[in-house]
Amino acid sequence: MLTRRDFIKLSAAAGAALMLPWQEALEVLAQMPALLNPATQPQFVNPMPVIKTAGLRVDATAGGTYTVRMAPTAQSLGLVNPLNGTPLITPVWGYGVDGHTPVTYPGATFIARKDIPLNIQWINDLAVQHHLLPVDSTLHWALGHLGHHNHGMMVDFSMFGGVPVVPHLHGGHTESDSDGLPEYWWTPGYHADPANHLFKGPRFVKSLYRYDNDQEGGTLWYHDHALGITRLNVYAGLAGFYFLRDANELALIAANRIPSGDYEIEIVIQDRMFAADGSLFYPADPAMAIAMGAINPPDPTALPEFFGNFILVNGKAWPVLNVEPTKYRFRLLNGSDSRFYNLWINTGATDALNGPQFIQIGSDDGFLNAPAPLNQLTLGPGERADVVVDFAGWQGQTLIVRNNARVPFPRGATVNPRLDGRIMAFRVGQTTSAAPITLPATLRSTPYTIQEPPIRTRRLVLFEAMDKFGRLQPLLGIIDPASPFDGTLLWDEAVTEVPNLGDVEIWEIFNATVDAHPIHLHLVTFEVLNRQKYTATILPKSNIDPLHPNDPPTLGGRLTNIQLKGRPTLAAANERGPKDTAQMFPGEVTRIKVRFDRPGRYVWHCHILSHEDHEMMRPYYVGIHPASFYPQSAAYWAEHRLAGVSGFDFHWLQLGRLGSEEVFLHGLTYGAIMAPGGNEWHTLARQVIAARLNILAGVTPPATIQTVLQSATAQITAKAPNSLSDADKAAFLAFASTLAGFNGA
Ligand SMILES: [Cu+2]
Repeated sequence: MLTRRDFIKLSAAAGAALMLPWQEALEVLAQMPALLNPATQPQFVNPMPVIKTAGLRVDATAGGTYTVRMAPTAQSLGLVNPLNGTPLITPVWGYGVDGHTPVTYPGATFIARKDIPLNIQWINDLAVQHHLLPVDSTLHWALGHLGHHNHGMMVDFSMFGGVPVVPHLHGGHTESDSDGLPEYWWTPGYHADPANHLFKGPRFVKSLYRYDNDQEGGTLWYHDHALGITRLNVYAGLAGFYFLRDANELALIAANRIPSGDYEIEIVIQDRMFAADGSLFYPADPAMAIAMGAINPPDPTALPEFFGNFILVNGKAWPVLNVEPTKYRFRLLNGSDSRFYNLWINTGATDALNGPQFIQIGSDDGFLNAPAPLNQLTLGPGERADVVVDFAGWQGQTLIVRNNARVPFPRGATVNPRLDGRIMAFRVGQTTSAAPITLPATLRSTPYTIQEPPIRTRRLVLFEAMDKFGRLQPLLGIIDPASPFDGTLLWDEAVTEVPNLGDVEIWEIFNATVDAHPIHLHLVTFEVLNRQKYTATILPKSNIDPLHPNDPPTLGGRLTNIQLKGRPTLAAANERGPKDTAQMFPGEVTRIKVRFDRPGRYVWHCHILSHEDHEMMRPYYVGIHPASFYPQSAAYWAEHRLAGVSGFDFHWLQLGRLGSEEVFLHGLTYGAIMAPGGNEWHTLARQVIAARLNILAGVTPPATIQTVLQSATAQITAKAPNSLSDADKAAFLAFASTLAGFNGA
């Protein structure tokens, strides 16, 4: 398949080989001011924080409303000053549940019950002037919507009241308005004065979120998802678990068939870097981007990936957990930016696979059909594994959780077996009071599978493009030669995945990059069907950001001449449960089967946070979006009418199902893009849309819309037969009359 080197040749840009870009960047980093050296830090000394023991579980099984605050705090992450051994304290951001838990990183674990809804009033208390980490304001990011692109400067958040955030419940079958989508963020001050609060995302609806919990039990988690700064907000500490329990799980617990109580422990693994004083460090120096092939990167700059040289477990560096010689259930989460983990347990002296196995019992969002014994367990960012480990027979021993996943995975640099090759330790005691447990042979009454035949199969692509600064820009896209959108697509380009409510689809996702990507769909769980090798020809494509049409394009691509190779490999045993995030390997197509069973706007994206922040993320819609066409106030559009036109929401391009205003406007724009000589159409579409927005804002002189509509009608009549169906054309013309009537002309 395509390598980064091939891509550079293809796009005719000059540049060095980029096979191990992170290593090259690290050489630059080594020249920079001293960071905390992980080799000076204690390992397996700090006790692993146990969230239940620490009183940080919130029993929300009765439902109700909780208030969760996002705020700064400071904690010991287990770091010490290497000169004198005194503890270092790290400023972090965390979640706290009013009346239940303080603000902590990681946040409290919610325990919820299937079919008992939960409301959370989220409060943004991050009223700080500066982020804990350098913000690249040239990305498509939250405050960029407000025109805030202060290239080369430290972002001053005080002028916005603080940092934009929006919490997402990962794995939740959640209504769109409560899903915590990237453009639904808000800054501090909203709660005190919602009527006058200006600084909220263009799609913000509310901050009191409802979680229906109408799905089977699973290992959900919540984390920040604000547009273009998700990686930084999560890195600062905004993540926590959300266990949803159902009758099947409670019955297994009651019958003592799976470990529970103090023998069920949540574990989140994250990598970090630190400055010498113990504060969080996140590399963003343009020299690093240049080492990785960028030409004129901003300062600070986003980088293609992040790999930290410290491993934190539940917010503590290389901790140790005392366990009894019995079975434990660990709810594992990879909460890292870019790092995959390939985990095994051993006695530490060698790399041998000589420790207890992982017996995986659950995937992201529910139980597997049957326990899957694994010598090694690979977890991509965002993935969870519900595993049982049996420490019987290991009395008195210290066992190490090891990792050898390359960075980037799976073809990058090897890890250091003494540093990022180690995660944590288990110190096994001599006795246990736990009753013995025999795991059941089957964990579910029926295997997890989606029975219905698919309505359609989509072909999608993961691609390494190059942005206007010459930086690697991973993108999603479609493979559909009949579509004008074929190939890579930026976040704000036309929405191309619009299943009807209830549709079952197969998504064939072709990875045309050199790295594995953990691809996540909001709202749904899916069945991983299989993976297959393929080859293809890559053609160049220019992607223009509709919000910044005059900027240099992103150099993307299109896949053609796809040849499948060999036989498909079925999903692994430990993927045969409900998944919401799946590993997709280079040179392979990964097939998933999904039922879209809730209407509204959602997203799908790579869960490498550095990728999703750089637009490896796309909106999708189920059915007709239930919100009104213009969810904003007239005052908003009056203020943003020009930006509103160029930033027009292209999901309405999906040609119509109803003879409505939406169909007219998106159909017109669709025509603008379809038609030869599209610029003329595009201009026309923008004029019509601008006129409509201005009517809503109460600012348009009647003559303007009338003139535009007469022109539109004439041109549609002249050109539509070449690009549009008769029905679409009729819908346009019918609506043109309506719109003219609306104007009273
Ligand atoms: Cu990715």
